[in-house]
Amino acid sequence: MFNLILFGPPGSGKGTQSEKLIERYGLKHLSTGDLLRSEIARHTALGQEAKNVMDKGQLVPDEVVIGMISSALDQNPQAMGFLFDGFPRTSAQAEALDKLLDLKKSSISVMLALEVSEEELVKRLLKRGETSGRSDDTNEQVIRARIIEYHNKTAAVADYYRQFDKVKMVKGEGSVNEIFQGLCQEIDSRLPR
Ligand code: B4P
Repeated sequence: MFNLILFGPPGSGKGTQSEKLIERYGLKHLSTGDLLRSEIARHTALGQEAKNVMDKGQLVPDEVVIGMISSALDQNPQAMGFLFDGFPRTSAQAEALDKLLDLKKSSISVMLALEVSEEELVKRLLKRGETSGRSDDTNEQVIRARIIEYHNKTAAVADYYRQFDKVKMVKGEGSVNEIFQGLCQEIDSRLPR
């Protein structure tokens, strides 16, 4: 199994690149952001709780997202590998993911971390907010809160994987295709032959 974490701050292009990567490599895409937005759209109790947190630019509680990922892993026993997008976002989530994969006799192959400047992140998210209908993209204060949350809680996740030598930084600015080529190069050099 080839399990990839696509990592980076909000708006770094994780969702954009994931769509292209799953098509090329046949991995199962697991985006906690998408799973949460689907709960919100279905007006579930979990969705309501998540919306309150997401609208403030904060992270949803670990137990909620870990539970979602655990069921998604169980629901896809035939997957050739997983692309984790937007997860793990805290060290507790990273440790939980390692345990869940260990139970399946698997592990993370690599974390590819997209590097994008803060001003570019804000610009992209405000632009998406004009059309996406996402309430967390329309307000600059909320976007900046998400970036602060990233520095406070999420950036350390890369250090967690660094101790196992599993992190590779990838340039996240430029055209979508240029960035995609950079990611593919890293994946191709690590795929089992
Ligand atoms: P997510 O849904 O994960 O999304 P994101 O961080 O906003 O953005 P992403 O990096 O995927 O950006 P995208 O490709 O779309 O998180 C949303 C919220 O959910 C979080 O704030 C949190 O509250 C909650 N949540 C999710 N997972 C969680 C977890 N594990 N634990 C706790 N809470 C969690 O790109 C953004 C924009 O940039 C797009 O408009 C795109 O078109 C544009 N773009 C992309 N690449 C570009 C390029 N090369 N040049 C120009 N524009 C580009």
